Amino acid sequence: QYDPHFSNQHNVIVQLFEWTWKDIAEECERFLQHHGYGGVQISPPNENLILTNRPWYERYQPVSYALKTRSGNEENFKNMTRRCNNVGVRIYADTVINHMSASDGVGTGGNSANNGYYPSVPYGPGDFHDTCAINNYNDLNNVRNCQLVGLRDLNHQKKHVSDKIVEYMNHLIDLGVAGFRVDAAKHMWPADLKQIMLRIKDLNTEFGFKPHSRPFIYLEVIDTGTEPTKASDYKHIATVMEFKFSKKISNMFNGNDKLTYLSNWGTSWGFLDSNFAVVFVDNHDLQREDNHLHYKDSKRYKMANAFMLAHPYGIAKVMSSFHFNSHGQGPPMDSNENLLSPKINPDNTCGNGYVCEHRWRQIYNMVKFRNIVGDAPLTNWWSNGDQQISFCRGNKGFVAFTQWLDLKAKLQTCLPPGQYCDIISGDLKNNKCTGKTITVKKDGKASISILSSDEDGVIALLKNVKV
Ligand code: ARE
Ligand code: CA
Repeated sequence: QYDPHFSNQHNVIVQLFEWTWKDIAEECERFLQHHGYGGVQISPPNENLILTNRPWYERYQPVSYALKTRSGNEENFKNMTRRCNNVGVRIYADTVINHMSASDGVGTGGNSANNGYYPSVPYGPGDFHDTCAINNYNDLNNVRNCQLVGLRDLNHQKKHVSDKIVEYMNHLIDLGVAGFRVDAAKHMWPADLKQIMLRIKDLNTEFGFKPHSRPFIYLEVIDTGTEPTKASDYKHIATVMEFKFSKKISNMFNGNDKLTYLSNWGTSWGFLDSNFAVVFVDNHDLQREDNHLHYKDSKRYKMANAFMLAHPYGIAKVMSSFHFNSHGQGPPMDSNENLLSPKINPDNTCGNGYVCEHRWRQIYNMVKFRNIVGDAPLTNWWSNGDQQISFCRGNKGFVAFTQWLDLKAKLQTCLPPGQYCDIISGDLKNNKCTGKTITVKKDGKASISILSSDEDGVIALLKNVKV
């Protein structure tokens, strides 16, 4: 449950938030495979309650485990897993198994939720906990046995409930997923969760997975260090999403902390061991929180992502959003409430309301960086004691960052001598660099200049990206 099953020279998960299965299949083929992305986190694939104005969060209100949503049906789903796996890109499904919908109504597959009855699963009132509300995060019983924002809370002690969840997850494995994000795992008892995860079957070898491969699982357990819920209480079950990482990196690149402190980034900051942690700058919840770094503050956001991707810590995940102005605003849709496809512009960016951060050069080139440096150690840490840092990844890659002020310094790059093309400000096209060209001297040193007026506050060099 700890191996993401990335294919060779692929790495990093991209969350394609509210995309259709058909668009994801196309994105795997036309973009993700070529830019080294290892996998896609998809929106919950099971039937959800239809809410007025179709906010994005209706997808976190299950009505059944039928694969019928605005993203597509089972046929579309299978087509996506086949096409993505064929080009070496994995699919991880967001699974909502802590609860069902909050209220009654009709789902995206035409099934109903009525008074605690979900006939198409089937679940009945006896399959749920009491109707108490989660209102005290200092009380684990309240957090795990009561309702999160009114959502009917499943009782995983009931064999019928865990049977249905295992059946649902096994169905997704049959259809070719490589693993799961487990939503609201913090609100489930570790022992219950462990039982369910142990019962899930191995990955389907028809999709190219080796025999006896366990699904990759990452649990959404929000532990920022202030509550009795501990991420470490879940790491014996599977990988955990490290929210301390997101909180600290956002704070750092928002300018509230000094880059020099990043010298011991990792477990010294209270994070889980690197191989137990899925890390990200933001996700669909965090980007809607006040003061959390996200695409709208693009220069800082790109720096935070570049640091995450350049640094060896964790299994990295990149967010890919749609534009929003208010918390609940739904994804791009037409007048019949069908999801729109992203429009792909000639410069690789997206239109039709999609932000596609994963298609920003500064981000996809750092995914490439992460693939090329592999497990090379972080070496030659340098800082000016304040807001400027640089480091090497073995002799394969080099990065430098500055926040607030110009950086002009002769720095050790650890790369062989030559003329390098900065992959942040440009690309190599026909042997010409469209961005900054940087000369590495015989001693491995280079004059690095990043001005505060530059588009980006970072420079990245890779051993094989030479003019
Ligand atoms: C919506 C409405 C509610 C309404 C409810 C029922 O917004 O007002 O009561 O429907 O009608 C998402 C949205 C919710 C939405 C829900 C269902 O974010 O707004 O409710 O879908 O449609 C906690 C949990 C964590 C959870 C976050 C959001 O611990 O698991 O809250 N994150 C996941 C998903 C969400 C999703 C759900 C869970 C539910 O990523 O997108 O909700 O499936 C501290 C605590 C955290 C706490 C956090 C926020 O940091 O430590 O534990 O996270 O505050 O409260
Ligand atoms: Ca619960």
